[in-house]
Amino acid sequence: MTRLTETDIIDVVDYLKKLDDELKTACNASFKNIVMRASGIDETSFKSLKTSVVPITSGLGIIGGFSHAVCEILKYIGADAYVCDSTDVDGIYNSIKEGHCFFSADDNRFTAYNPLNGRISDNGDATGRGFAAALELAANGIKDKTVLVAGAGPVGISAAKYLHKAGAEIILFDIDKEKLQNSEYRTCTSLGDEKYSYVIEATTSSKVITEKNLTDTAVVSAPGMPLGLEKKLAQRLKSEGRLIHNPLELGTAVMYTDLLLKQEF
Ligand code: PYL
Repeated sequence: MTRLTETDIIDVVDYLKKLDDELKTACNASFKNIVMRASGIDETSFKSLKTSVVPITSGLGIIGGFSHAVCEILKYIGADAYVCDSTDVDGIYNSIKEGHCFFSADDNRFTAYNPLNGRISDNGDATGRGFAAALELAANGIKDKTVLVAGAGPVGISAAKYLHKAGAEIILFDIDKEKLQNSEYRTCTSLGDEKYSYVIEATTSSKVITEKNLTDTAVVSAPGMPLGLEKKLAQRLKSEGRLIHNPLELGTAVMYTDLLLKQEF
């Protein structure tokens, strides 16, 4: 998992408004509708819950602006969110004592928990579903369509699972063949000459997808950090409303709607 930097998450409120407009163009759906679709809920089950974001100081420590950015993303979709004024286990303890949901991230795991129903959500899994739902909407339905999923890590696998369930044919690509072992999908360790119209780019490399991998109408939904497309290609796709990419927003918001799902216990 790539560790975000402060520049990835500055001016998050302005960024969210721009992102919402981009998603309405690319997916014909708002940010919040994509998020709810990824969790499988609708407006009738949406609730504004008290939600704390707990800064975690372990390992490489606090990322400046990270807790604030998570809080603003949650408020943007309607959660009653705040940054906890205590950190680490003390912050988690105070959140649970108040009966509040809480979000916390160390160097290896970003998770959300709802003490009212026991629901838990992991950022990698939620991010994969968020970008998959966006691609499904951008494609006007993904049934019987072929999707290249680049990156067989937690995000790519989660996206592949969502899209396969929605009827897509998955081609799972990773340079590490160990990650492809026992996969239920068609797999490859190199991209070859095939051109794809639908792509999930979920790698940590910066140049995975090039022009030669894409058809003229291709849509790329890219949770990967850094973005795995050549700069010029990314700029062209974005200007034509065929690139979905954001460093933290979609995955964090899906983590929240995951917490609203029915009783876990
Ligand atoms: C959750 C993000 C998405 C991509 N990479 C992940 C990352 O940067 N993880 C590290 C998060 C550290 C947060 C720090 C804090 O400010 O609470 N412990």
